Amino acid sequence: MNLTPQTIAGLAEHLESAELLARDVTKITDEHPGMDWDDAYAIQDEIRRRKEAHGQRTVGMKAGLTSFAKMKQMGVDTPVFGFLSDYMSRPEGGEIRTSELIHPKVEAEICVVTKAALKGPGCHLAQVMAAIDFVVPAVEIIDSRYRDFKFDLKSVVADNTSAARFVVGSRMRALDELDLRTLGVVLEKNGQIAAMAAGAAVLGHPLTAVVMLANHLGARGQELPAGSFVMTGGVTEAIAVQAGDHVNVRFQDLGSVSMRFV
Ligand code: 0L1
Ligand code: MG
Repeated sequence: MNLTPQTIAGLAEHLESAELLARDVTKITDEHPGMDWDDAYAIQDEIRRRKEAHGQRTVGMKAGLTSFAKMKQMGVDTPVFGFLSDYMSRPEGGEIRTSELIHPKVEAEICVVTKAALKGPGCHLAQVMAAIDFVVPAVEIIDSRYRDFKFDLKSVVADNTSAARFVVGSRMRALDELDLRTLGVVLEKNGQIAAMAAGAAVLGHPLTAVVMLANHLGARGQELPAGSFVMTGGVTEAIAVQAGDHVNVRFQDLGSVSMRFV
């Protein structure tokens, strides 16, 4: 690590304020070019610690930049991981206030809830399959706190991978009732198809994102506990939204997830 605990605490406060006030900031590596991956995740951990100290519960984990379309859109080749807080959740069919966000984008995501703990390193797909309780569809609303999306990957990690809001669908299915690789997803904005893909777009199989998350946590001495909700990452590129937009995502065999931006 290259940053001091004081700098990490200061950057966490800076990025959390940007989120809560919906004010954009310049990427933090401009001021701290030596920031490494451990520093970036330490800043994210400090944001999580601050939220939990304020009574906000951590209710899930997310993998980001896991689809080939998203990696191409961002010009990167490494997934990243973040956390979800209770206040980020919005009901299916509900409203998302854009005044609370900077420049939101939506992503259609295949999600899982686990029934057994997963611990890396060495965690593999079969262990993850055995640990899945059920699969649910969701839409993530990401909102980078960085001005004009000018960021690098470490700055994104520190900014909790742009986590802002998420909407979980109401239809759950057992893993053995689905083929997550061929599961089709159609994202509609204002009644027009904006993007479509199949589950295999996420790292060849969406559960690979859970494998990588378990191994990422394991490398840091942590585990993914039983009962974890995990978003495996957008299957398509992210689609920009604004007030007045209606988004509906159709997931094959998993129903639809919709929301309105106000
Ligand atoms: O959920 C994600 O794919 C993370 C996205 C981070 C970068 C962005 O804001 O687009
Ligand atoms: Mg996402």
